[in-house]
Amino acid sequence: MLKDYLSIRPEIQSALSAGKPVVALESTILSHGMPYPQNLDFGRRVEKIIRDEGAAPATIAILDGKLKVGLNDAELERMCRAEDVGKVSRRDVPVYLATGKAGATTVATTMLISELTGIRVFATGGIGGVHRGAETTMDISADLQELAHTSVTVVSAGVKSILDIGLTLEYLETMGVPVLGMRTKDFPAFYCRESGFKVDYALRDEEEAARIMKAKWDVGMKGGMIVANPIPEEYAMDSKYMNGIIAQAVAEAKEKGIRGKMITPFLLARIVELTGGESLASNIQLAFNNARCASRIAVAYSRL
Ligand code: PSU
Ligand code: MN
Repeated sequence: MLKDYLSIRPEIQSALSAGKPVVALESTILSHGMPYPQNLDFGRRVEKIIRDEGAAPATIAILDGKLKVGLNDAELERMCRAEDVGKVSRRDVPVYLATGKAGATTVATTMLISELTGIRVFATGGIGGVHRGAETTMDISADLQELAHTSVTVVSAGVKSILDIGLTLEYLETMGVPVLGMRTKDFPAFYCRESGFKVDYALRDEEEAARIMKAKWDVGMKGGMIVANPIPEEYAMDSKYMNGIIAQAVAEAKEKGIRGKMITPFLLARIVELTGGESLASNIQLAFNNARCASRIAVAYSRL
């Protein structure tokens, strides 16, 4: 039974029961997306941002055979130290539950667990997508399938150009996933406010995002939505410079034969090194910005 596997923190359970806003956060961004101890400081501060906006933060992970919704400080620290913490996408969930291994949840699994719990809004940095060269590797993140089927709104700063952004957007169109720009028509490229691609619709504000979610789910359409929220101007990086760095990191990954689930963590770590840490500061700020946006959407949705 589901309840044998689900462990929800009391603070979050009572918010959900009362129809109050809750925002989910993933743990792969902590365990495999940022170095220690910056990830721990980030993990604590992002929760505070959500609380300050009037929502309850629920960082999600798989620990001790349970789907954990909301972590205490010791659990957060464990995820950030990331010793013996795997990266858990949809296919890995049953293995981690049955064996008790510690797992950091990706966008796909965080959505899955959010839906099981009743959480409708989730803030992250960037989602996975169609990798460059996917026409031969078939490397397409399970995040995209999850967005097609699981009814959770994901606030992200677009996708990194470690992916093929054009193909990622085509795939999302095929899967029927709305891609909405927060106050912009430009689909953002994570560190940069523009990718050269456009979104389907520009949202006027967070309240409009909430009304679109309600309309979609009211008529019985399953599946998620992407709110693409560009990095704040003051933290955005030069796109020529970043594209050069990313091209170098992608070439190194290819040379080293890195494939499958370790490719994204490898590229993220390399990009931080190659930019001398500058990309990490931007990554942290864009994720804070997404948490703020997601909280406002969750608050608006709870009032509808
Ligand atoms: N992109 C980022 N930072 C991340 C990830 C992606 O800029 O931390 C993580 C997310 O957890 C995402 C996952 O769900 O990588 C995608 O991995 P894969 O491509 O193996 O599905
Ligand atoms: Mn992959």
